[in-house]
Amino acid sequence: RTINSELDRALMNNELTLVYQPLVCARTGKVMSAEALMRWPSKQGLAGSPGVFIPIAEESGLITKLGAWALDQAMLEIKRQKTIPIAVNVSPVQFRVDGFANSVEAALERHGIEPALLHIEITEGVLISHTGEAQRTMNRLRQMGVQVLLDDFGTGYSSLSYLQQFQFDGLKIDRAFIQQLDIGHTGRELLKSIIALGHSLNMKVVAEGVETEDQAAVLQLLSCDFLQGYALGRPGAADALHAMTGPEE
Ligand code: G
Ligand code: G
Ligand code: MN
Ligand code: NA
Repeated sequence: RTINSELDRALMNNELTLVYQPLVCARTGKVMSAEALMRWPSKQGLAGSPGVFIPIAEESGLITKLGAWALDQAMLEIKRQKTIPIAVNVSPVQFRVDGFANSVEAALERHGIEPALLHIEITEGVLISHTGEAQRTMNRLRQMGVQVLLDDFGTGYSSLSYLQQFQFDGLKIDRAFIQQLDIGHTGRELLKSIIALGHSLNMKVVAEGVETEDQAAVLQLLSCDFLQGYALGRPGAADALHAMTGPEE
């Protein structure tokens, strides 16, 4: 409860920020898009990390407001740089609110942004139980031209069954699988299979949490499309992203 009211106040006082982490083409190393990640710099300790405060905000419902703020901020940034798409994480709670797709459409129009420059990342938590509703929202977003990516793939209970029911534009393989690469043969075979699965279902495949050059090299050999992780670039200020995507490259 305390965290929620502090968070609400932080939002009003402009104390929250978004940082951006690049996703690069596995073949060329070129920055292709970026993921927006929320930060609460003025909050010390664990509670200041989104892994902690997002679930709290989801429970209280404050996430709807936070999520709308994040979408709006990301759109301002898209409008400012107009070069690469920016991906925003959308919580299941926010995704399921009636009229979510309409609110995204209205925001895109208000900002005058091409829908193709917005990506939305959802986890399979979005899809659990409210299947029909989620399907309609996803279809609306994709018809508008907004890409929808399945985040944290492989860690949930029924990742595969969701691939049967929903068409995603992309698959983000959870970093747990990328870490397994260092351990041996099985990890590599598993990744190879996941990447082939994604491609066979017409999805782009992203590897998350790529921390070493060796991992990046293996993923490129396995035909992974995009790489994201500390080895390619840490989440940082919008200006740092600009520098990476500028025409001077
Ligand atoms: O950036 P970091 O690794 O600390 O993020 C921790 C978790 O918080 C991740 O699961 C990430 O998806 C989530 N997260 C970060 N920013 C946002 C956001 O703007 N909205 C939502 N719903 N989740 C976010
Ligand atoms: O759940 P989601 O995939 O949206 O979470 C992304 C989170 O992963 C962000 O909080 C980001 O800070 C974190 N992250 C990004 N790159 C790396 C990495 O290379 N290693 C690790 N351990 N975490 C990463
Ligand atoms: Mn994500
Ligand atoms: Na993820």
